[in-house]
Formats: sequence, structure tokens, C-alpha cells
Amino acid sequence: MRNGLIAGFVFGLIGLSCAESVRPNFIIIFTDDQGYQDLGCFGSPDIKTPRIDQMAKEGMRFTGFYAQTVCGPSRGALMTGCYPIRFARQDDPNSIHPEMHTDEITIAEILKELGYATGAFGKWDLAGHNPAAYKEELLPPHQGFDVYFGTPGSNDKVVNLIRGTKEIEQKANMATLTRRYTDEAIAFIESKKDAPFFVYLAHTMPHTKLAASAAFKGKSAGGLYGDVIEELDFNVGRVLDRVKELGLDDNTYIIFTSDNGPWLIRKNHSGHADPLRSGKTSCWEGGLRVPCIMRAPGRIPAGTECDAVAATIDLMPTIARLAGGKAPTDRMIDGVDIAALMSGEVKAIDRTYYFYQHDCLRAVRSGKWKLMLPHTEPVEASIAYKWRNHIAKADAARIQKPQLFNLEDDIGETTDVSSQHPEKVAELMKLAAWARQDLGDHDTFGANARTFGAKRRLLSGEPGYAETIFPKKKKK
Ligand SMILES: [Ca+2]
Repeated sequence: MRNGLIAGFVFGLIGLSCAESVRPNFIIIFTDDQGYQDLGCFGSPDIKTPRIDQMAKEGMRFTGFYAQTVCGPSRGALMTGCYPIRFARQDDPNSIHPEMHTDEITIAEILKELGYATGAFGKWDLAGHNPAAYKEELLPPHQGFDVYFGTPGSNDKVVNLIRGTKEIEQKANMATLTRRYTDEAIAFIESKKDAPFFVYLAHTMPHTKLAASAAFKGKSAGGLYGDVIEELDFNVGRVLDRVKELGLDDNTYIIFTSDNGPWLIRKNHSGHADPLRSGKTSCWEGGLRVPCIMRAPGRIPAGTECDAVAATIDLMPTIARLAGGKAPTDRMIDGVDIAALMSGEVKAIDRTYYFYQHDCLRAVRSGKWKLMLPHTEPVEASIAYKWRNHIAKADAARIQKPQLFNLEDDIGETTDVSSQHPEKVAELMKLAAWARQDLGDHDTFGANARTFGAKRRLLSGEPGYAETIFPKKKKK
């Protein structure tokens, strides 16, 4: 018995050390506002992305992959494995740009605990959106990252660069950002090649304002937006090449995806989500179904495709387990482990996906069925009303009764089939009721939504809500 115990212990140690020696590296490349169609391998008619297309040939193309509807919430979801309405924030919950609470557990924190070197490069957007007023104590070095080089928010106006937690440069040349973030990520990979590492490379573009360097400007048939994507593609290629040259190809997962759909309000500076309906800010598919490719030779079968529902919230629990750890068990985690999808062992996972537009529960998907829910919040106090000009009029219209779509036959969400499938509507309405209770909705606190004691109040049901999101400009 005792010998058995010792043998078991020794075997366990050997198992552990083997597992440690093969702990895979993870690189997540996260673009900003890139549409579902904005890659050659996702059907772009005019943008050329040979390196990412090649990555797809060597890995798996996910065609049913979801992020969130806008930047900051999408980043928090990726980091925590939870819907944005679930994770805690330290700012006013009415703000559309969450300041993520440091008591949240990020992918980086899990991996750091497992002995990984962790580096974040690029846009963070979880420490305050204003480049002049971000919170230093919420930057990546306080959320599990050993190294950080990037910018706290978007590039709507200017980009100021930070190293660690200190600002080092103001009004950086936008056209250099894609290359500079990539340079920094590659230098980090080189310096950590002998330890397991995690790289989060979150590009500032193709969020506007767009800029491309001289080598790419004016070269794409897809205009400046196309130039920007082609420059991103080239720099993804540089990461792939360096990983290979360092002999890390067989032990590195590289995941490429986007934080939300194309920002259609930007017209010819916007991407495309065809054949999906609508774009950024909306809960139609174009708003948050994004292109996604995963590559890990020997672990993910080459040249394959997965059309199952998968999402950025799944990356945290999946990566945690592939690294030999697990997702936190002291709190609700919404993402599921999709390792079996990635390895090709299974074709689908039984799960439900919930679609939130800011704090409003808008849709539920289960299998091929998606139910768009009626809008229940007061019209003028609604985020849908405030964001109505970002998308086509028909897509911004207030939904009065549930609309059911069969995404397998109707990926463009053109035909409401709710009257033919009342039982399916009822089933999905039940799931929505669960989400409303557990995650929350505009007028309901989720029973398992987190605050860690931070200020919390009802969201869009509250008078004055709209003004707090988009305050009226004072007349001079
Ligand atoms: Ca975005």
C-alpha cells in the first residue's frame, strides 16, 4: 500500500515534470474592428492576406466565433472568460468602456501562477478610455502581465504609448504602431523562448483613425482600410516566421481574431461583415461574429474548419487547461473549454451563447437557432437608441416580439421563422430568462454578476442613463 503510494507519488512527479517540459506557448493576436469578411480566407474580394490565409491552411478556421459588440467590453471578456455584464469594474457601470476590477482573474494571472512569462502589447482599454486620464493601477502590469508596451485606449484622436505603467511617448505616429507592437512582441518571444510564454498582441487598428506605413499605403485594392489589414497580415507573418525560426512551432498555439465587427459608421474606412447582417455595436451577427484562426502544428489539424459556436470567452478556460491549470472555481465563468473543438475530436459543444448590447440582453443562440429578444427598456434611455446611427436603420429598429433565425440556412438573418417553431422560441426564451436572472439585464442585477464591493446601480432602466453615456456637449 505504502509502496503503491510512493510509486504513485513518483509517477505523479514524472508526469508533472513531463507536463511542464511541454507546456505550450500561447500567442493571441487581437485586431480592432476587423469585420468577418476582412481576410482573404474569409472571402474579402479586395484585401490580400497571404500570411493569415497560410496560417489558416496550417490550422483551423473558426466560422462561428463570437467576440462582443464593442472594444473595451470585448477585451474584458477575453481576459476574464466572462460576458462583460458578469465581470466587475471599478468605474460607473453605465460607462461603455469598463475599467476592469483588479480582483478579476485574467488569463495572464492564471498563466503566471503556472510559471509562464506574460507580455501584453498594444491596446488595453480596461483602465479608462481617455488617453489623458487612464488609471495606472488598472494597466496590464496590475492584471497579470510581466511586461507591457502599448496604449490604454483607442486611436480616435491620439495614441500615447506606455511602457510598464509609465507614459513614454505622446502622439505616437499611428502608421508605425502595427510594426512597433509586433517588434516588441517578437523581442519578448525571443527573450522568453526557453520558458513557456503568453503573448497578448492587441493591435490598435483597423479601428479608426487609420494609418499605414509607406510600404503599404496606397497598395491595397481595398483602400486605406485594405492597406492597414495588409500591413497587419505582414506583421502576423513576422511573428509566425520568428516562432518557427526559434524552433517553437510545435509547441505554440497562435490565435488570430478581432474584438468586434466592422464600424460601419466609418464608411470607406470601415471593414465588411458580409454575408452577415449589420456591424459593430449591434447584436446582429455582423456586430460580434468575427474571423478567427487557430494554429498549432501537431495539436490543431491543418487545413480544417470549425463552424461550431466558439467565443473569446472560451479562450481563458481553454488556455488555462491546455497549460496544465484550470479556470477559477470560486466564481462563475461563462466560457467553456473548446480544446476538443481545436483538436478536431468533436464538431460541436452543447452550449448557449448570450448576446449583450452594453447592458441589454438582446439575443440567445443554441445550436443553429438564434432568438432576437424584444427590446424592453425605455426607448430614449436605451443604448440601442443612442447607437442607432452606427448601423442601418432596419437593423437599429426596436424589436417588438421575438424573432427566430436558423443560422445554418440563413446566416444573414433575413427571415424570421418564429411562427413556424414556437417550441424553439419557448425554449430559447427560457434560456434568456436564466441569463436575465444570473447575468443581468438593463433593469436587473445579475445574481452572479460581480462587483467586489464596487459601486453598483441599475443601468439603462435608470432615469438620466442616456445622458451619462453620451453627455450633451456644453454650449460655449
Ligand atoms: Ca473594437
